[in-house]
Amino acid sequence: MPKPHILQIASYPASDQTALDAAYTVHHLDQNPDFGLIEAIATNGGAGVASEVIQACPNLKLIAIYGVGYDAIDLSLCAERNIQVTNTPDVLTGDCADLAVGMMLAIARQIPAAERHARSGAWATASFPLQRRVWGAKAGILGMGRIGQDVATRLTGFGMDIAYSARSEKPLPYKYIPDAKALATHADFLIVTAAATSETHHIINAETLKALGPDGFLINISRAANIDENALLHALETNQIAGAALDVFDNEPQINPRFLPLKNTLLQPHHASATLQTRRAMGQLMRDNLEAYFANRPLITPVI
Ligand code: 8YV
Repeated sequence: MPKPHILQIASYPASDQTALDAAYTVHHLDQNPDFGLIEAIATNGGAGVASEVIQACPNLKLIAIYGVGYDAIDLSLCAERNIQVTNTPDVLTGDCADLAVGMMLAIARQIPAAERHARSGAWATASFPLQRRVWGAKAGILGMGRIGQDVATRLTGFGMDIAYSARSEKPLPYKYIPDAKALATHADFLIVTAAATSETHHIINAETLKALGPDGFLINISRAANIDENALLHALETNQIAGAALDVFDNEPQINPRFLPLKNTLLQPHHASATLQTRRAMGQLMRDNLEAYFANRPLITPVI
């Protein structure tokens, strides 16, 4: 039986690539593909699919994302064209929550700088400066979906006073503060986990950062678009907030060089879901969705 034709946009770990190549004739954008052959696209959360590519594929029926976020795909165009979209929710929730908590601890206790202090020998002549306590502090979680809830569960173990913003109140034992600025006022640690939508675009801006204040930390494991990066850089450069721990950036992987000299900033390479176990599960789920489509079975994790 001839293998179905798919277009691959992202790159995957070797074992996922081998599995895709075994099941499909895999085309790549830089190899001048025959777009008429393409029935499905495999991509990831960051790369998504450019609308011109969707338009160029007349027989496209499925976009399978290796990632939970679908903000890099025009869903209304897909709906119009009757193209289904799948993502990989649930399997990455715990890892994203783990990294958010790790980043919060790392920025508050300055773990990377403390490590350099110990490793460089500086410890022999000076003790490391005192840092900020995390346990018992006030956390504000912006976006209370699966990942936000998993972060909250972890933070209860730190005895934190937890509040959250979301589109609507949820039956959860945490304080609901719908307004982002009010949440920032509450929070010592403002943790952004919200999916990027037109409603959340730059929801963290100069005003929210002012509300977070000079003792407040910002942690972002969602999407850069949720934050006005220029306003954030200005707030960090002028110590209007205590610090920021960021896994996502405008124009990533090219990070704005203004971040580089900032000591009140922890920079991470968009790797919240990047453990061996989770990436394996994400690859499997993406392929299971592709397989379901080509076998005419219901999709496992459809977005639309
Ligand atoms: C991945 C992500 O980094 O799930 C998402 O939306 O951004 C991440 O899990 C990405 O999709 C894989 O490259």
